[in-house]
Amino acid sequence: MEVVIEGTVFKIESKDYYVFDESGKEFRCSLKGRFQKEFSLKKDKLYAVDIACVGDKVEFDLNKDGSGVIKQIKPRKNYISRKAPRLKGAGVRGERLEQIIASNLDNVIIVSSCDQPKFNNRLIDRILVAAESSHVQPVIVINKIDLDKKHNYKLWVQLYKSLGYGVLESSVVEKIGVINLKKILEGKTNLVCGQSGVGKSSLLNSLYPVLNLKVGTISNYTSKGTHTTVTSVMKKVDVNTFIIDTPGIREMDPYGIKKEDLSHYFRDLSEYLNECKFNTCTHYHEPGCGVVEALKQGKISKERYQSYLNLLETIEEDLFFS
Ligand SMILES: Nc1nc2c(ncn2[C@@H]2O[C@H](COP(=O)(O)OP(=O)(O)OP(=O)(O)O)[C@@H](O)[C@H]2O)c(=O)[nH]1
Ligand SMILES: [Mg+2]
Ligand SMILES: [Zn+2]
Repeated sequence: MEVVIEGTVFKIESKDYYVFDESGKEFRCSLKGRFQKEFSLKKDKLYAVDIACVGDKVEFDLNKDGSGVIKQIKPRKNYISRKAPRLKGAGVRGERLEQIIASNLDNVIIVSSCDQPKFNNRLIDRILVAAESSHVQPVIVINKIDLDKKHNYKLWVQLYKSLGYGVLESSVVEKIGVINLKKILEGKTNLVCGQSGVGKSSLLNSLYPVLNLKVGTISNYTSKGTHTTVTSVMKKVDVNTFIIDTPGIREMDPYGIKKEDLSHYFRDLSEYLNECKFNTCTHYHEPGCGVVEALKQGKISKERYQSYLNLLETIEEDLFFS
């Protein structure tokens, strides 16, 4: 007789899906063919994407050898995704696939650094859009404050706090702010993401030494393409606390957002939408735009508006598979 077990996918390595059950016991599983989605790119080329991801709740059959076969993926509460990197052989207009980073989340912890690498508010805004559109609570961590003796980062803290986001300032080196992060993570399933080298793994190690994550050196993230963390892995650190450490993100193009909807995911812009003359307004070149007016009056930050424009531009060149 088949034994059916319920569990959560915590790691994916090529075709192997690692799942833990309620008691924490780990199983190596395979995925049935029907969970693969195929996309045709060119006449003769097929690209298949597995549709299970880290965080998925699954049911699997147990084989005699102790491995499993996933037979059901339960509906996701939510998930964070982005456009998969461009594929070789894809057309100029860039057919882009969806890459799901993780599912069933309570928090997206967006880690950035004051310096090394340079503070990157564009990336923060992009991840915020992904979080907002997926209905996952974002929290911003500004790490390496020890490297900003003039406290320039305070302006960013102010900006994001004024938008209603939780913002933490931290330094792993000087042990500042790290405990506050722990309070946010506790009892939740947390996706920790951000650029390579900002200190995601360092922060997590300092809170939960048991994680023993690999920490990079400066050269790791300045030399292109080298990442310390290879794939996303979810780990249980406490009774109900789960952490997903992800490798550094260089590109974050939120997937499947229409240009007329983009402004809904910018809290500061969305306030002014009903003041636009046209309801199809993209808040760029249209006359009678409430957002542009608010910008002129200094009610919207120029930086945030610039992030909006940058995203708008990426969306326009898209072609989606569904
Ligand atoms: N000065 C300073 N350095 C830090 C701080 N936190 C981490 N670092 C250093 O930054 C470098 C990168 O840290 P990691 O924790 O590997 O960064 P990461 O975000 O996990 O990077 P990826 O795994 O590549 O995405 C290491 O050399 C850390 O020692 C901090 O608060 N201040
Ligand atoms: Mg790391
Ligand atoms: Zn407008």
